[in-house]
Parts: sequence; structure tokens; C-alpha cells
Amino acid sequence: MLSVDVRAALSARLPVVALESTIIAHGLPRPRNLRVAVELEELVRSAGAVPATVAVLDGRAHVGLDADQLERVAADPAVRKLGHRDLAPALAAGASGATTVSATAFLAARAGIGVFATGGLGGVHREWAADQDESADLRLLARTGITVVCAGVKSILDVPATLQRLETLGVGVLGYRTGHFPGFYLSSSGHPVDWTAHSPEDVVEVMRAKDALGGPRSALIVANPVPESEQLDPALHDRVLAEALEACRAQGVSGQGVTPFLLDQLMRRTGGASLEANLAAVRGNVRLAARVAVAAAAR
Ligand code: PSU
Ligand code: MN
Repeated sequence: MLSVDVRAALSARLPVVALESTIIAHGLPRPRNLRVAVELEELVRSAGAVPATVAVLDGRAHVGLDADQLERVAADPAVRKLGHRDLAPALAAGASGATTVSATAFLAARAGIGVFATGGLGGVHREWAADQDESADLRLLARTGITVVCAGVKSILDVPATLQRLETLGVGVLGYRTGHFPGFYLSSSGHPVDWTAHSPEDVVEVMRAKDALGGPRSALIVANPVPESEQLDPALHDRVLAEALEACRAQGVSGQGVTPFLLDQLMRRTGGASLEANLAAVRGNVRLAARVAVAAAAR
């Protein structure tokens, strides 16, 4: 279901930016999460684009939420976490849930939205050899034509393995004004990227070339680093990350619970500093996604 605003914008070919809701419902503490959700939508609007936050409410998939719906996603503890594969059972059961990158990208692309902003993508987890935990985000992006602006993948993951998987899956990666893949809380993960875009127009040129080439649909990842002045202190990051991973192992957290658990652990163990870096990254991504959507609509 498209909101009135989103439907009008798409039919007038105005710029629209999709936003995911899992970061709101399960990635940020209440009640700050609602303020952030509202702020992110406002950032899109002030850049001249229309925000389309995606979620499932009472068994209906929504692309674009009104203020009450956004509040429900942020405040209702019954809101589940929905990946792409969870959409059908959630719709059938009349359930409500926040959408991850995989579910958001799927619903947004289906609605005709070309640009999507998030914090960090899911990816290959560090214990992959033991449990094969790899986010459904990667495979869904391998067959969905959408441009995703993110700050890389969360450092709780195995970053080089995730980059390798993206290559295998044929998902394009552009560093935004950087030759390195960002490290989510950190400006750089230390791993190089093959291609760099220097402006929103550069990104749009790649989107155009990709469309002109045709072939199987796949996503384009625009990897936008958090500014160095707003990144988490790298030494603090490395120390608390090791502790959080150990806590996850010790408490036997698995499956969908792993990502929210680790994000929460990092927040507590950095006294909230990881949260500030996370928010700075997301804000930057939302601003850049809006500029890309505006540049794409202008052509
Ligand atoms: N980035 C964040 N916070 C989050 C997520 C990403 O800063 O909460 C969410 C995204 O919705 C992403 C999901 O799609 O985590 C990945 O979860 P999993 O590893 O279970 O696939
Ligand atoms: Mn997982």
C-alpha cells in the first residue's frame, strides 16, 4: 500500500527515498527511536524528496507511513523484525513488523522507488564457518534493482567476507568520496573499494549505465563513510566489539536476535558513543540518498 504522498510523488516522477524501519524498531533505543524516525523523514523532505518509510502493519505492507503509523513502529513492542522471507507469513497472519534492508528493498523496488537509505547492510557474520549466519540482505540485493546508500556493513560482521560475497553475487559497490569501504561506526574499514563516486551526479551516471546495460537486476551500493569527526574512537571500537562478540557467544544468542543484541551491547559498552556514530552515519546516508534521488529525477 502506497501512502498518498508517495503515490503522488511517484506518478509525478518526483524524487522519493525509501527508508527501512528495523533500525527504528529494533536498532535504536526508545523513545529516541521515534525522534530519529521523524528526523530522517524531515532530512529527506528538506533535500527536496519524499520519504517512504516501509513497514508491515496489521498484515498490510506500507510504503510511506503517516505520523501515527511511524509512532506505532517505534513504540509497539509487538512489532516484529521482518526480512524478505517473512513478508508472506506476516501478511497472511495479519501481523505487524519492521522491515529489514531485504524486505524494504524488495517492497520499495516493487513500488517503483529507485533509491533507498539505511545505516549499515546486513552481511556475513564472523562465525559463518560454524553457523552459516549470513544476512538475507545480500542475496535479495543481488536480484533487486535499487540504489542503496549505506555506511558499509556493521563492524560486528566479517567485513572482508561480506565484500567478497557482494563480489560473488555481482552487487556493485561505489565508495562515496573514498577509496575504502566504510566501517559503519568508523570512517574506514581498511578494505579498498574498486570504484569511487564524487558527487550525486556521478552516482546517477552509474545508475544510468547500469540500466542501459540491462541484464539481470541487481542493487548498486553507495558506501558513504561517517565523517571522521563523528566516528567512534577506533581503539574503543575494537575493545568493546570483542567484548560484545564474547557476550553474544556466552549467552547463546542466535538467528534474528544476533544483530539487535550486538548493537545494544556496543551502545551500552561505549556509554552511548556508538549510538551517536550510528546516527551520524544514518543521517549522512539519508541526506546523500535524497541528493541522489533529486539528481536522478532531474534527468
Ligand atoms: N543497521 C543498523 N541497525 C539495524 C540494522 C542495520 O544500524 O538495526 C538492521 C537492518 O534492517 C538490516 C538488519 O537489514 O539489521 C540485518 O539483520 P540480519 O543480520 O538479521 O539479517
Ligand atoms: Mn542472521
